[in-house]
Amino acid sequence: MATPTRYGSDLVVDLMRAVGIEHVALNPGATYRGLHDSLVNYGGNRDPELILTTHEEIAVALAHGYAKAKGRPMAAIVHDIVGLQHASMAIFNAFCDRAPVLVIGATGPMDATRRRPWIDWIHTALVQGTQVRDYVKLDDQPASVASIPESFLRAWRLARTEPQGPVYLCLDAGLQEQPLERAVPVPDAARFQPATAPHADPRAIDEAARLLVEARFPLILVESLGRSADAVAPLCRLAEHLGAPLVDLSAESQGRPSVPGHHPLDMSGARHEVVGDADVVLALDVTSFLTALGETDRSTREVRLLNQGARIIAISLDDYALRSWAHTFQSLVPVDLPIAADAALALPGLLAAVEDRLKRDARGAERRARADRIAARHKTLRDEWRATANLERSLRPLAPSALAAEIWEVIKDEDWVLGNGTAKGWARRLWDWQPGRSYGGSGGAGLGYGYPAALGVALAHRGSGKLCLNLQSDGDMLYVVSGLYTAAHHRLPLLTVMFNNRTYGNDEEHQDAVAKARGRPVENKVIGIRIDDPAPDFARIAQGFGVHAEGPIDAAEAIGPALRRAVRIVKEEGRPALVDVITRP
Ligand SMILES: Cc1ncc(C[n+]2csc(CCOP(=O)(O)OP(=O)(O)O)c2C)c(N)n1
Repeated sequence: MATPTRYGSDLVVDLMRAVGIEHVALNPGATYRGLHDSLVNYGGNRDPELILTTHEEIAVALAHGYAKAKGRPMAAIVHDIVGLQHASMAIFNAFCDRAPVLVIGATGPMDATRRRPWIDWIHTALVQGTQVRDYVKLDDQPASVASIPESFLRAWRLARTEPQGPVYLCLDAGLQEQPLERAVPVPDAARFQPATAPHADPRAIDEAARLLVEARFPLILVESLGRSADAVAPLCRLAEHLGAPLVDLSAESQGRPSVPGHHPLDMSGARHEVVGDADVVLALDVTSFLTALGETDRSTREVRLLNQGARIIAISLDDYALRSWAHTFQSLVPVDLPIAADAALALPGLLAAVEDRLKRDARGAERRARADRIAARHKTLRDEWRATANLERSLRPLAPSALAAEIWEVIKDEDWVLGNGTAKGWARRLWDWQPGRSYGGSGGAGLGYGYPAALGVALAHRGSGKLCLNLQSDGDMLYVVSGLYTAAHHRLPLLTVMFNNRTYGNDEEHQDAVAKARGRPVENKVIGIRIDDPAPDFARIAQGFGVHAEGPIDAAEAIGPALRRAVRIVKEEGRPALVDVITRP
């Protein structure tokens, strides 16, 4: 029997299998019809399995959330110029968040003699990757089938090399559809693993330990250290040895959480109280120093520094992640001991060096007294937060604090993970906040991230028994509301709780500040901002997509029962659910 003909795009499926890609999120398009056929009819829609999305932004954001939860990338396939333009916002978020996503696109055919009139011409670019080049680690467009493995493996490898990030691989439509005269060998993927991450210079680590041990008041700042789950334990031990407060900026800057909320040295909720006292600051995976060291006036944009004299030790890979286009590198601050290294990898060595020096140090009592003072303040903060949530329970519409408290009552005995959202910071304040259970924000502050990213997290954890949650604001949801179709169609077990304040709340605050500063009517702050006339009915919208949904709910007493019904749907039926709760603007 004759061997069936193989095509260029079949090779791409072989490569995806070779590196272990389990899922591919896509929105269809004729420039990759060859690859689409290969995934379905050559690959059998298994390893990778297709995840249908209704917008390219959803496909990439879903892959972004998945990569963070799974610790390895999936792929997102987007149609040529137009699909890539829709995807670009989500690619930017993944870039800022240093999340590895393999974005596969298509173009052409580059051979003009093979193009269909009109459509193939308007959807072909020279070079298509330039659309996103400033915020991917690599873009490439192989010019022959034989060169596809090299392009693919380089992209795959680079996406996962620290500092990680999205890559874009553009596959010429003509190459995808080219019948192969002979088989193209698939290299051994095990030999194209990412390089190990950079370790810190031992002399610099020793100097850091000296500065920290000799400090009068050391402070530990973290922003995205939670990229590595292994960092949490040594981080806490280091703070305990030094009697140093821990400040996690992730909630403010959308980094990756790494400080447990119940840790007695956690002062993330009262940063301004400890930052000013510090004489030595250890910054681990921190980019936005001024978020920590300054206070910004919303109306004037002025930044007032809380501390100008502290010596700063910074351990991060930021210098390797630098790009010129968007100023994601943040304000240039003076750093006394900059260490280019993976902060999580550097921590055990730093901890050992500090432990060693502390053996010869006589200021243990001073450190313990400081730790006791911080722990006492930490406890009063937590008591105050609980009291606030109790007090606000009677408000109508509901306060985010009260809604976060209601959700906690329902999930506290579950093995939960948080795919998106912070409940305006209240989840961290009121829940038993374990950094490993949450994956941070979009990184790039581009809206349209939350729902699809949480779907990616739910996909990554599907079948694990974990309850995946999404604390979803309404404005962000409306960019990608058709993600509900993907949730229902693929039965992604995600429980979404809408924090529906029927407004673009952040902007309302800005218009409020501007009006006040200019002496103009503050009541006009809602114009062009409120989403309440008519108010979208998210439960009906979700039901229309086939998702179990309840709401709108505006009474605290009704939340618990609705959430319990939703949890049952998610856990027992493995289907998505949404509970729409009206919250205060
Ligand atoms: C793509 C995109 N468009 C616009 C903005 C500007 N923006 C920042 S926050 C915000 C409001 C978000 O509203 P919502 O998601 O409902 O959250 P809320 O502030 O009400 O809690 C807007 C419009 C943005 N960050 N990204």
